[in-house]
Amino acid sequence: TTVSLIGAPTDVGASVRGAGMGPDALRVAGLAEALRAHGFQVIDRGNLSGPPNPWQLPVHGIRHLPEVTAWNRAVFDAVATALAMGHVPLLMGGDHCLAIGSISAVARQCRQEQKNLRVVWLDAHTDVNTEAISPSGNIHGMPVACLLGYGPPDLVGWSGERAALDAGSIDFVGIRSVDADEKQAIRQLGLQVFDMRHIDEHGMRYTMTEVLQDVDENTHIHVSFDLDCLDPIEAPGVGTGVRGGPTYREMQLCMEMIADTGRIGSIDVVEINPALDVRNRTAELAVEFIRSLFGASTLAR
Ligand code: DIR
Ligand code: MN
Ligand code: MN
Ligand code: MN
Repeated sequence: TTVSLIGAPTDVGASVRGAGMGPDALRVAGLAEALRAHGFQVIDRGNLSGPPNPWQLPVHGIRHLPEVTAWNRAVFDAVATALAMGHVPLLMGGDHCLAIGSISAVARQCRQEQKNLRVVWLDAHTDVNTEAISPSGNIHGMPVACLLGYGPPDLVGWSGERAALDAGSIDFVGIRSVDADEKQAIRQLGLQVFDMRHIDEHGMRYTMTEVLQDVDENTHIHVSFDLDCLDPIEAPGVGTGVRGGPTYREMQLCMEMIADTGRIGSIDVVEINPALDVRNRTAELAVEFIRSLFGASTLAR
């Protein structure tokens, strides 16, 4: 397997500045070396380019739509290119708005190859706001809605279908912050949300058996990993941390269980904010989890 690292150094979709430094934080934390040590070929494609963050107020409920669109176009093309070469694209964000381009490209490729796409959304938030209901206007709170076909026309339909995903093909893990109208959207869409209470009551092991239950040999798993999924005690370098997240051990088990399927096909690693971090701890943590996602374990290899 060859892993293509794609850097997208921007925070245009976020309300807190700094996530644009995420790609270099991951490089400094040794992401490429860790994957190589585990036997993978790794190609670092460097960083994509795009417009600077104009730092403006929302327009019709949404902030920085042209800039978010431009960055996502670049991400879409880079991820599509990596997939066409048979590589596993690993998008180094950047904020979570970039999942629109990334997952749209993955969905298009999966349709071409007639693969069954499953998205695992690891996050404190469900990111299913639209410009009509978002309290912030920040597009990093909207990528799931866009991928399901709801959002500004500029950000919808990139996969070739109106919806890149249907509600049944995405599962959320670690959720503990959902905006008022977002709750209604989740119910209406019938999204499967494994919130922190579910994990508290049933454990990460049982939760992940539920998430992964219909994975088969024809499945492509995409993991969209927002580092604010973790408890901020573990991962302080994020812009919108929420206490009460999964512990280090719980997240390791989550990654190991995904790895055990052997079906990981693409990854987003987003929302690392080095400006708020403590000695690059959050990027280093991300590297540890990505190693596990690729099959590193205590007793194997
Ligand atoms: C909030 C925050 N729900 C919003 N979302 C974040 O602005 O829509 N997602 N931080 O990761
Ligand atoms: Mn997110
Ligand atoms: Mn989040
Ligand atoms: Mn499910």
